[in-house]
Formats: sequence, C-alpha cells, structure tokens
Amino acid sequence: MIWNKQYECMEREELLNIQGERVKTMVQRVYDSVPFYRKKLQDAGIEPGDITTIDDLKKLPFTTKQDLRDNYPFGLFTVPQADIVRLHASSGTTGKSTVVGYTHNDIQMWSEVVARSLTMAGVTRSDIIQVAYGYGLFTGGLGLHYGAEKVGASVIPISGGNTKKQLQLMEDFGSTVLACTPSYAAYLGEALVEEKIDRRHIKLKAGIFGAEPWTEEMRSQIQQLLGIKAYDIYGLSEIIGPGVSMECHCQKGMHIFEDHFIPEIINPETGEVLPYGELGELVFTPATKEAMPLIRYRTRDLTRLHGETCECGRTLVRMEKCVGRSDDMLIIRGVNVFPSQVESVLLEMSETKPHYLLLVDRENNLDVLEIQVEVEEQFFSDEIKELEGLRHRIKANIASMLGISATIRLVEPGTIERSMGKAQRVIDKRKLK
Ligand code: DLL
Repeated sequence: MIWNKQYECMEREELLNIQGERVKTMVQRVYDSVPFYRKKLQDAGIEPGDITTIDDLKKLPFTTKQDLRDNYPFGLFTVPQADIVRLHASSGTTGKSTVVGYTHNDIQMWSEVVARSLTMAGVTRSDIIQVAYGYGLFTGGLGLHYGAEKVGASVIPISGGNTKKQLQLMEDFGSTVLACTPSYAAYLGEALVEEKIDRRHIKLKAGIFGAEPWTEEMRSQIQQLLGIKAYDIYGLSEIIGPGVSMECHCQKGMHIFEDHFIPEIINPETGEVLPYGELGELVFTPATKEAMPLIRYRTRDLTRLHGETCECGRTLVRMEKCVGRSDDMLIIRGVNVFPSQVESVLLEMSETKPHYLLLVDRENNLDVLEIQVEVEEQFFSDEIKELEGLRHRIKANIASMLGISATIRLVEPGTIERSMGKAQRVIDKRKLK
C-alpha cells in the first residue's frame, strides 16, 4: 500500500519541476521575510529571481546549525508568532539548543509524511502503535503520534522509559507496532525475557526505529529479540522531525519525501555537490515548510543517495543507512572511526549483546580506545579461557576491519547503562581534558 501514490511514484521530470517551483517560491519568501537570509543571499550576490529551476539550487549558500544558534530562538521564522502553533527544540550538547517552529499547515504536512512512513512499514488503521519515543521538545513522540493518528491507527502515547509499564501495556493492549529508538528497542527486547513474559501474548509485528545510527547487525538482534520486522526511519528537527525518509518493505534504503525535502550529497570539505552513489554529507532544503524553511541545511549526516526506482514502485530517491555524523567521527591515532563500524564488528558475533560503550582517552600523548561490550549470560558463565578467546577474537576483528588496536573489556550483562532515548555510545575523555 502507498499513502500518496501521486507524489511517491511521480515521474522524475515532473517531480523536478515541482521542486524547482517550490524552491523558487521559498527563496523569494525567505528573502522578503528573514533579514538573515536577505543578507546571506545579498552577500552571495544572489537575487531571488536568479532561481528559476531546481538546477539553480546549487547556486545558493548553505545553512548550518550555527546559523540557527546565531538566530536563537525565533530569528529564522518567516511568519508572525501568532501563526506558530508548535515549538520543538533539540538539546544541543554544546551551547544553546536549536529551536524549530511549525504553522498549522506544517503540522499537517508533517503528519502526512509520517503517515506515508508508517504505511511503508505496513501500518494501517487496524494497528495499535506504542509510541515509546520521548514526548516533549524532542520531535520523536509527537511526530509519530500525529502520523499514526492520520493513518487511523490506535496510538498508545506512552513516551520513553518506564520499561515495566511498556511491557505490561504491550501485552495487555496487544500493541502491534513499536516506535522508539533502536537502542531502547534492544533494551525492551531484553526486558521481555527478564520479566519472563510469554512471547505468545505479544502481538508486535513491526518496529519503527530511528533517531540514532544503527547497523544491520543491530537490526538482526532486535528482530530476533522482539520477533518483528524492524524498519529504519530518519529525520531531524531542523527539517521537520521524524519522517524525512523511511524504509519500505524492500529495505533497500530510506525513501526521501523529495516533494517536501530536497536532498543533496556534498563533499563536506569543499561543499561540491556529489553524484548519486558517492558518500558525503546530506543536505536538505525543506522547500514547503511555512514557519521555518531552510536553504540547503547541512545535516552533518554521512550517507549515499540512490536514484533507481525501487521494487515497491516508489520513484523517490533512497538514502543508505547513515554511517554516522561527521561530528561523531572519532580520530584515533589518525584513523577515522565511526561508532557504527565498531557496532558492526561487535554484533556480528553471537556472543555479544547490543550494549557497548567506547571510551577514548589520551595516555602519554597517544590516543587509546577501550571498547566495553556486554556478553550473553551463557558465555559469561563460561570458563575464563573461553572469555579470553572471545576477547582476542574481538580485538583481532576490530584491528582487521578498522585498522586500530583497542582494549576490549567484556562486561557482565546489564552493566552498561541502558538508554530510553538516544544512546550515548562514546565517551571521549580527550575532550574533557
Ligand atoms: O532524531 C528525529 C527523529 C525522531 C527521527 C524519531 C527518527 C525517529 P533530532 O533530535 O533533531 O531529530 O536528531 C537528528 O539524529 O541528524 C541524525 O544524526 C540522527 N538520526 C535521526 N534518525 C536517524 C536514523 C530526530 N534513522 C539527528 N539513522 C540526525 C541514523 C539518525 N541517524
């Protein structure tokens, strides 16, 4: 089933024309109503009239998270405050949070893209969806909530945390769909076993997991733990929230809702636009947003785009799972390492659980990496000799896959702090010094 066949299966040519029209109108609008953008465009020597087709997009300057911070809180809004019906904010780890605003139409559009996303995962009005993303300033909870209501599914707005209650309602209400971060899904799967809940009483069939990077290995573990099909959903508050892109049942990348969010991949160093298939930084222009459209917003997320029509019939471009964010990339003794690469190596092994932590430090002017990973109960109770063997195998796999040497610390199940939202997988002590 497809929620909006007209846009999701549109001929390329027609879509490009629509994108061109939308960008043109939007650029004029921000030029007229946002002093920051007027100045930015003037500094770049661009008049709104210079933008006539989608090919002109690359002439426009980028917008960065710093621009949002500099215009905190409402400086990039294009409409009077009276037209804003919702505010969300993302809690930056450094400095001020970034604030985003929505008009009534923005909320409608957002609900539609989330409805399209849920439909991709087979969700219908007959489903019961447990929304265990956080409700609040974070966009996950309310974003999924409105989309699920638009589909007509029954929503359980439980929010994140309160794990026992999650399991109880899952069983008592017969939730068929779970929406939360992949790390929380792994935790819930584990808690299901710990609480000795009879799996026959659990009706879950699908999971809508996103808001943080996760690997195929993590997907397999979650699917097995919960007995479901796990789908990847992507988004960021600056663009709309969840529902910028989503996997269909073919699971060959996430379809981007390009009629609203125009994607580009750039070389993060030079800003040059890269062709489909190349790895680079994802940039979005949310052209139809009323309250806060942005011109070429740099997400910092690294991925590739693919343009071929999908077997599901959708013509929308697909993005691969994100490798990570360029600001999450660790440089360890000169080698670039993404936490997701470590996750792949760890979770490929059946003895390890999907809970791990990377600790980076500097000793005697040398970077050192310690990887803590939990081991499945039955292996942990095994002989020390065997645990040593496992430790060596992980160390060797990390060295051969990533080209770095790491200290591996096997820890007992339940030792690493569980996350109810986005997991913190890295502690970089070098930054604290
Ligand atoms: O995380 C919105 C969201 C909520 C997406 C629920 C999916 C589900 P922010 O808090 O603004 O918004 O964080 C956005 O999270 O730039 C990515 O780095 C990361 N991210 C989001 N989805 C994925 C995903 C929400 N599926 C930032 N895979 C983005 C990898 C993701 N990273």
